[in-house]
Formats: sequence, C-alpha cells, structure tokens
Amino acid sequence: MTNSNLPPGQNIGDGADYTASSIDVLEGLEAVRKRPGMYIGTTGPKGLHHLIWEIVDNSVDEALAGFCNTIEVTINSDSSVTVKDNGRGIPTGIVAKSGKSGVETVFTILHAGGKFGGEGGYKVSGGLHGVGASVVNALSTMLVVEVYKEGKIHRQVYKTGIADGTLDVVGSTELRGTKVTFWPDHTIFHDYNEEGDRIKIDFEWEVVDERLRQMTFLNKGLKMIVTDNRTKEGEDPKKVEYHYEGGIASYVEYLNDTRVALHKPPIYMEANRDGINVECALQWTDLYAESLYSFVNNINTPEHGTHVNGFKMALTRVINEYAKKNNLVKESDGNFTGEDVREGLTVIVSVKVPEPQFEGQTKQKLGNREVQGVVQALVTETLNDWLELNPKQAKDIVLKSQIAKKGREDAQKARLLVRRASNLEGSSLPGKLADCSDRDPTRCEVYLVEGDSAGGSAKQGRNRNFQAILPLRGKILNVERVQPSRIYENTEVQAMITALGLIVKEEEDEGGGKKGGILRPNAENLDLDKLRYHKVIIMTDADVDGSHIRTLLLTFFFRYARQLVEKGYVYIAQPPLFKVEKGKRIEYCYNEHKLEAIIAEMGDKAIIQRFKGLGEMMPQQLWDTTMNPETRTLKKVTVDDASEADHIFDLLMGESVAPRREFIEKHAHYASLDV
Ligand code: TSJ
Repeated sequence: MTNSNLPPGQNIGDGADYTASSIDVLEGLEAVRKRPGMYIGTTGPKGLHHLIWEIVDNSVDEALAGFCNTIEVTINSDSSVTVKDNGRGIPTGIVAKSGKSGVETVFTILHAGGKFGGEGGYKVSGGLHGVGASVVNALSTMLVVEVYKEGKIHRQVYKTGIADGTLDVVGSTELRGTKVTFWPDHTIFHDYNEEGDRIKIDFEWEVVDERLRQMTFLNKGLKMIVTDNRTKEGEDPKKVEYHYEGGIASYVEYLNDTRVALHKPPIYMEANRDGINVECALQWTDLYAESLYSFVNNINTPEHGTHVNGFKMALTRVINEYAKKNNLVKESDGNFTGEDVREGLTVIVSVKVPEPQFEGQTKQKLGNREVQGVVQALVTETLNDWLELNPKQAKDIVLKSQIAKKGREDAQKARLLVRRASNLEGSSLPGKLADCSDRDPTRCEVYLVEGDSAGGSAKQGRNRNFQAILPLRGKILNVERVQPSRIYENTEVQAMITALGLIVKEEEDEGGGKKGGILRPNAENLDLDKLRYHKVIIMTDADVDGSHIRTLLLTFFFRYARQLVEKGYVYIAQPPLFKVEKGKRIEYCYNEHKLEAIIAEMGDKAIIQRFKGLGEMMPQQLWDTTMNPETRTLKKVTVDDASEADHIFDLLMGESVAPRREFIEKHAHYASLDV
C-alpha cells in the first residue's frame, strides 16, 4: 500500500474537514503539553528518556517489518537527539483520513503511529510505550524530520508540536530512510534536588546505552550505532556499535559471562504461530540464582505472565520426565519443583504479540491466553530434542536439580526444627538487636551498622522510639557464591532475617502441597506484612572495607529480598567525611568537593577533622549528621534494569578479578551506589 494515492472519489480539498482536523490536532497536542504526565508517565528523567524510546520504537517497527537493519542514535552536543534508520522512509503522500502528509500525520495526530502502512509487523508503538511520535513532538521545542525516499530529501520543522512550514523537498539523495532530531522542552522536563529546587535534567549515557544494547539483543540481526557527542574538554565522543546475530542467545551469553556454564552454547528456540513470535534462550550455570527475564514486544515484563507460565510448565515437566525415563532419579524420590529445575538457570523469554493484553496492578503482566500454549509447545519439543542429543549435559542438569532439591529439603527440615524450638515464628529476636519501642513497621527503621564500636555509638545516638540498631560483625557472607540452603547457617544473615522479619509466604507447590518457607534467590516470595521495619538503612564506614560490606549487604538484599528494594525500603546512610571548625561555626562535609567550598568560604583551614570511621564519632555527632531525619541524607537504593543489576552483582561478587576491575573502572557509578 502506498499513501500518496488517494482512494478514488476522496476529496481532500474539503475545507470544513481540514479546519476541523487542524483544530483537533491543536487541542490534542495542547493537552499533551498541559498534562505531559498523562502521556509519558513522568516529566522527570524517566519521561525524558522515554522520548528516545518512543522515536526508536518506530525504527524498530520498521526493522521488524523487514525493511531496515541499521538504526543510529546520537545524543548531540547540545543535548538534542537524532534517530536515523535505513528503512522505507515515512510516507510523504497525503493520508486520506487526515488530509495531511504521512509525515505530518505521524507528528501531529495523537496515536497516529502505525495507522497507515497496512498489515504485518508488530507495532511496538501500538503496544506498551505506545504514545507515538506526536507526543515527542509536542514536548520538544523543535523537531526536524528528514525523509529520504525515491531520490528526494523531504524535510519539515516543528516547534512545540506545531508545523513551522510545509513538508518540502530540499534536495536529492541516493539514501533511503528517516531521520528525526528533537530538542526536549526543558520547561517541561525537570527534576528536583534534595532541597526541593527544580533542576535541569539531561540524557544519561549509561541509560541510553544499556536500553539500546538490550533492544539490539532483542532484535537479532539489527545493528544499532549509539553515539554521545556531549564531550567535556579533552574527552572523546562515546560511540558503540551493537549487532547480535544470536539475538537473545547472545543476551544469555552476556549475562552469563561471569558464571561457569554447564553447557555451551545456550539453548535457543523460535516459533511463529498465529501471528505470535516466540523466542527463548536458556543456559544453566554453576551458580544458584535463577535469572529469568521476559519481554513482550521488546518491553520488559517484570511481572511475567502467560509467556513465562508456558515456559516454566514445559521446563519443569520435560526435566522431570527425562530424569525418570533415563533412570537418573527413582520414582520414589518425588518430583523436582520448578525452582529446583531453574536453580542456576539464565533465561530470556521474548514474545512479539500483535495485540498484547496486560494485567496486574502495574499492567506489566501478559494476559493473552493463546501465548501460553505456543510457548509451552515450543519449549517442550525443543528441549526434549536437546536433551536426547546432549545426554552428558542433560545428566549435569538433572544432577544440578537434584542438589537443589536436596538443599531445599534440608533447609526446610532445619527451619522446621528452629520453628518448633522457638515455638512461635520470629519470637526470638537476635540478642544484639537494639530494637525500637514503636511496633508500627511503617514508622520504624533499622540501621545495619558495621562493627560493634559504631554499633555502640549508634545505640546511644539514636531515637529509640522508632530507630533500631543491628550491629554486624566481620565479613558478611557472599550469598552470590553459596547454595541457598546454606545462607541460614551464617550468623549475620540469620540475625538479619529474624531482626527484619524476612518471612516467606506459604505457597502451594506444583503438586498442590505446601511449600516450606525458605528464602530463594530472585524469588518474589517474601511476606511483606511480616516486615518489622519499612526503612532498612545500611550504615558503613566510608572506606574500602565499608564499601565491600555495603556491596555484600546489597547483594543479599538484591538476591534474597528484592521486594524490599523494589518497594524502596532499602537505604544507604551518608555519614560525613570531615568536620570543619572555625570559632563557633561547625560544618560537616559529606564529600571532598564540599570541603573545598567550605574552606574557601571560611577563608583559612580552621580545624579540619577527618572521620576515619563511624566508631570515631560521638553519639550526638552521629545523630546530628547521619541519623536525625530532620538533617540527614539517605540514598534510596533502586534497580532500574534488573537484568543489568543481575550482571553487575555477578561481576562484583564473582571470583575473577580482572573483569571486576575492568567493570568497576567502566561503571564507577554502579560500583558506588546507584544499583
Ligand atoms: F515516528 C517517527 F516519526 F518518529 C519515526 C518514524 C522516527 C524515525 C526515526 C523513523 C520512523 C520510521 C517510520 N522509520 N520507518 C518508518 N516507516 C514507515 O513509516 C512506513 C514506510 C512505508 C510504509 C509503506 O507501507 O509503504 C509504511 C510505513 C509504516
């Protein structure tokens, strides 16, 4: 279908129609500028980055339709963004329905994306992100579109969503494709600092780089060239090229590059049925966490849904049947549960569905029933064949499941004994916990403090109404490298579990029985009603040891209590590094930068005290600077991209030092705080 040819009899010169539609357009885009949040969720950093995803989605649609294989995304030196593809070019002819060119239709009519162009392909833009290019246009001070098509360059400029002139032919070209540059409107996009002042925001290279690399993994064969031309003095522009012929199999290899794989390469499968495209890639490793990430139309579905249900059901059944058929287990042993089979497994399930239905509180759970069967059939068939063809690896996988099952059963027995001995769940709080008197978890906070001496200061400095202190001694267990059942043997981990009230919901297992409550890595099975505090504050020294302990604690929370992180209950305390005194004036400095500023302000180096550790601070000082809710700063721990955080924790907690060092150098911001 082409859009330049009007259906016979269509009268586009109809003045009344045209006027009506342009008023609609203005009202539509005006509404976007008035209530941007309704269209892009937030006007903070997330919303700003959303503008890029929205435009790139259009090029990815073109790639999925089979007409484009390269997308270039450039952050320009003035923080505008250019997206360019080598597709067919947005249609330039008049679209009957709007009376405007295809280009102007896309950029001025809400939800116009994919309205022309006919059948075929999966419109990501019609799926989840789905607000369309017109919203980006409305929220940009300026947008320039160039279409390279049939030997000509077509160009049009918009200002705050309104066409600044017509779509003109401005030159000739051999190229084919679409190029869009937009300047986000900074009167709309902003953030707030800790004092509540409005601050300017800009694109973050790491965010753009990570998401576009993920996009490339999710669309095999696609080439993505990502550039950042916002250079500081003496810095080179950043430029990366991604291109994975293996698609999500390459994604699994990337996630597992820090783990020891039980087989190579990852198992990869794909099916197209009834307009649904299904891809799965999976690989078992010697680690314990299950890393399962699912996508619908290139968008992450953290709450999973029918696609993942189909995968899990097929996997559990196939492994159990294979183990029995080949006499690797006894009939009397009972079945492996899904978790047994998935221990150490890294999986990507990616489906492309023409009309996805989303359920759940956050609308992130795929609901389409028809998807489940397609995934289940594909996984059953492919995995059966793979196991038959790879008996040695199959045996290793069954063995791994057996160890997981044994560990789970042992842990359940141990837990049961502990429970009987203590009569009531959670009745025996650890002796070293200095609890608070308030019993309402929403008002209570617990400080996890490194060392007994800092613990002592914190106990004296706290407000005992709502602040509890749990001192931790020595090194925390590296849970990344330990079988889940063994984490309960570690005193410090045990203390945290009971003090915080990390209690697992009773669940029905696959066979309809009750599953004993043990924590499992990456499981979402915590009973949040049993939590004893809604703020868990990690307070460690500002030195290498302190940062190591903090990473170990974060690893524990990320792996075994991720719901706390997702809820925003985990924080990092910010103790000061220096105290500067001159006369009566006392200032605490939380970084070197602030110290320099204060020294400059005070005129000379008054007395400067450097705090080497929390233990050196007086209880009152600790309260004033780090614990008093009125004056302290806390950093909230957040996880934006779980798969990337997964990879990061592996690297940080893994055995190989070289990639870790390389990684920390490359992503210093992650290594420090913003996981
Ligand atoms: F949406 C957008 F304007 F923001 C945008 C669209 C931005 C960028 C960078 C690229 C695109 C885009 C659109 N790339 N490729 C296309 N393709 C079409 O719009 C197109 C072309 C031809 C036909 C046809 O049926 O002949 C159909 C479509 C949808």
